[in-house]
Amino acid sequence: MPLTIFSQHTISGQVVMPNAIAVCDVLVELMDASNLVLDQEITQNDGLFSFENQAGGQDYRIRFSKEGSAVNGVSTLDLVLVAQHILGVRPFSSPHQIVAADVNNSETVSTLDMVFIRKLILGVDQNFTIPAWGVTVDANQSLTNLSSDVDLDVTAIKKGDVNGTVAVCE
Ligand SMILES: [Ca+2]
Ligand SMILES: [Ca+2]
Repeated sequence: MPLTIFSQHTISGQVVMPNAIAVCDVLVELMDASNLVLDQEITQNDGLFSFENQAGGQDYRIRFSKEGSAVNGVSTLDLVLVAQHILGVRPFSSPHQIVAADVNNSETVSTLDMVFIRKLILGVDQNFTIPAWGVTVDANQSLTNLSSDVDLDVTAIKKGDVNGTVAVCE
């Protein structure tokens, strides 16, 4: 009988900002293929998480969420940079900036995003209509038919903060 049937593996990784700063207070949930939560961790200042002894041959999913003040890191300078991007005066150099600027998850950066950001800065709104943080795993990394240890690359982006001034672990 092949021992691989009983193989167990570790699913781990680190949540970092695009500038490589580790992100704390991220809820990391490990789920099976039917989205039943199997285990969960909250990252500390090193951004690390690890789920050990997971059965091989199974499919897993992983979900990240981070709560926090929506206005953290968002200032009028961000608004100016978004405007310059939209006008084509100074387009964003990084795809992460586009994700940060798209504060309604419409997959485009438009004047509507500027409206939301301005309302937040002015205190008219306390939150965006979407979570303040977007956390994603590299799309090329699969947890299907787990057959070895997996070390995930995870990027956290603070919505509205296009120039990376957010206080990550406030
Ligand atoms: Ca948008
Ligand atoms: Ca900023």
